[in-house]
Amino acid sequence: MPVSLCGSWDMVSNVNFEGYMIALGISLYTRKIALKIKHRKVIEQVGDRYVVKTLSTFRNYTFSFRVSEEFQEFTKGLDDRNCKSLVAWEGNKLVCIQKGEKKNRGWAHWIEDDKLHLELHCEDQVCKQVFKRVV
Ligand code: ECB
Repeated sequence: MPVSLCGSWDMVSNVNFEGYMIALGISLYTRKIALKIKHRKVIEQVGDRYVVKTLSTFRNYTFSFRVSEEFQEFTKGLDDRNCKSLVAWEGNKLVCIQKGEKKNRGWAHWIEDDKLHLELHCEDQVCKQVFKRVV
C-alpha cells in the first residue's frame, strides 16, 4: 500500500499555476487574485471513498471519488467545466484523468520527502505544487 495522503497540508510552492490557469481559460482578473493565495489541501478517506478539499481565502473546491471508478466532476468555482474523471493508483501516485473539453487534463498526487506533491496538467501546461503537513 502506498503511504497515506490523508491529512491537512499547506502549500509551500506553486510553480506555473499561471500557465495552468491560462490553459483553462481563467480570466486575467481571477488569475491575479488566485496567484496570490495559498491553498490548503485536506484529504480524508472514509471506507473506499476519498474526499479532497482545496481550501483558500478566495474559493474552496471539494470533490469526492472512489478509486478506479469513473465519475462526473463539475469543477465548480474553478473553470466550471464538466469532466468524466477517473482516479487510480499508479505505483505510489494517485493519478486522475479528467476527460472533457480540455485535452490532456489531469493531476497526480504523491508523497515525497514527507511532503505532498501535486502535478496539475492541462494541454501543454504543467503546474507543480508542494504542500507541507499542518502540525
Ligand atoms: C480552491 C482554490 C482555488 C484557488 C484558485 C481559484 C480560482 C482560480 C480558478 C481556476 C483555476 C483552476 C484550477 C484551480 C487549481 C487548483 C485547485 C485544485 C485543483 C484540483 O483539481 O485539485 C485536485 C487535486 O488535489 C483535487 O480537486
